[in-house]
Amino acid sequence: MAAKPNLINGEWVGSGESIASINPSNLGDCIGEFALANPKQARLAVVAAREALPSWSATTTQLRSDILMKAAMEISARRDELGELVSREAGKTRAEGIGEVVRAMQIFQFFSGEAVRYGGENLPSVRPGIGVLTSREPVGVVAVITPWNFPVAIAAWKLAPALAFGNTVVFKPSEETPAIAWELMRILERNGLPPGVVNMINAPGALVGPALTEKVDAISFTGSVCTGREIVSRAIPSMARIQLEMGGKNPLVVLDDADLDVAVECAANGAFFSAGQRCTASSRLVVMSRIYDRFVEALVKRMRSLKVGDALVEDTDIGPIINQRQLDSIQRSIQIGKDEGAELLEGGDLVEAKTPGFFMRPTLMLGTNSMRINRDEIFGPFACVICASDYDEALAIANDTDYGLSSGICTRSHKLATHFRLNAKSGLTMVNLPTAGLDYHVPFGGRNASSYGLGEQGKSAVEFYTVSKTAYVAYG
Ligand code: UN1
Repeated sequence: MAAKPNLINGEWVGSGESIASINPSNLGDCIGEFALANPKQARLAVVAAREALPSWSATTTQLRSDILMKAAMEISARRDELGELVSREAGKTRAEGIGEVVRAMQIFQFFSGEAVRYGGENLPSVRPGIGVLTSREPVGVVAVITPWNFPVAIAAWKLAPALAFGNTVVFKPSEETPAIAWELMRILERNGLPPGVVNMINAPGALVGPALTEKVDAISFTGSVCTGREIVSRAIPSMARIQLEMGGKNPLVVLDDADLDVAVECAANGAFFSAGQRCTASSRLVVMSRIYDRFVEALVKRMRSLKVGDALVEDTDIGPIINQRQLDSIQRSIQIGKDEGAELLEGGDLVEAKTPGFFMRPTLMLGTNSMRINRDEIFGPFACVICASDYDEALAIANDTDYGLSSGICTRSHKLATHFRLNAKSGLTMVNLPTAGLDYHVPFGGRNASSYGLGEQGKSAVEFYTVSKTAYVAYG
């Protein structure tokens, strides 16, 4: 099958080599071959974005708004087909795949509106006869680097604001999910995006990373802490603006007065849905001793009800792990946990399905917060229960982490929920809700090793994708 090309300066360009996109639910199913971009092509993509910048940034906000809205409408019309592609390529269940496509559509709609709403302020100067006007201009050429776990939603929440506010883009999707990225490019092209405004290159970061970080004005990245660190060190000499969204080790605190059903559902959803492959997943369940036995029993029962298998099969709850490397890494973490003295309460084993794929059962361990399984992000259907004797101890455990993306509490106490909301050291805090699952119109970002630079989405997006100007004007 012919490899699907990269998009550079409005042209679909091939290369000698290609990468295959394989369905993690069925390794015999190849979704397509995709041309592997080389560093020279990555540099050409940056040049194309640079050349397209003056005319794109000078377009009317109405034109940008219209293109984003038309893209949203096409995504909406094709939601089932694109949702199925997300399931097939990223291993999400069909419902999760369609849900993600709907979310991408909503993000394009939202930023279609933001394109005509953003602006500045008009203030009197503190000096006589002078006015002060603040305004926003595009930050410039943006490198957008996205992961495989939300292959269309994360691409949408970086691309849509970049375009809405007049920037041009070089887009590097994950090598695991080139097919959905390719569809997104076709949608933008078909709905009127001029050549060079978004360029897409498929290649591993190790190959094109330097080309992508040298001559751009901003970099928006979602992925691992390790790659994030490398991007920071590369971006500092060029002084590019950076926005990094990385891992999490998110706690869900369950107090003794919690509604047990709510707590179990929050834990099951947060820890195991999307096979736990979310940076917002609940991987540390900090449970008060008085509710511990009842909570674990109910959670294990719920885990046993979850059907693991082919993401495209209608009644599947938990799809596969993305690839062998990731599956091995999760299995290694379980072994590390056992070696450290953690108890395996449920799951952990591989699952045989009708098709060959990377299936494993949701896993629950019991351990302490100092264990490595509670320090390092595992990125799989894995959670560890940590016992706490009272609320203060639970809060201290929740905050004892190198990360700081999301956190949650299940309680009926308004007082303790409020205290937790004010004192949890994380960018997101959920009360009686799973730690994962975000709205698209409000800021998203974490602290410490979870995030670096300005946040994403909602009002944060305009901060990142624009630079501000303050003009002083003498009247008369
Ligand atoms: C969600 O919880 O709905 O990569 C989104 C991730 C995050 C997005 C989580 N950046 O998992």
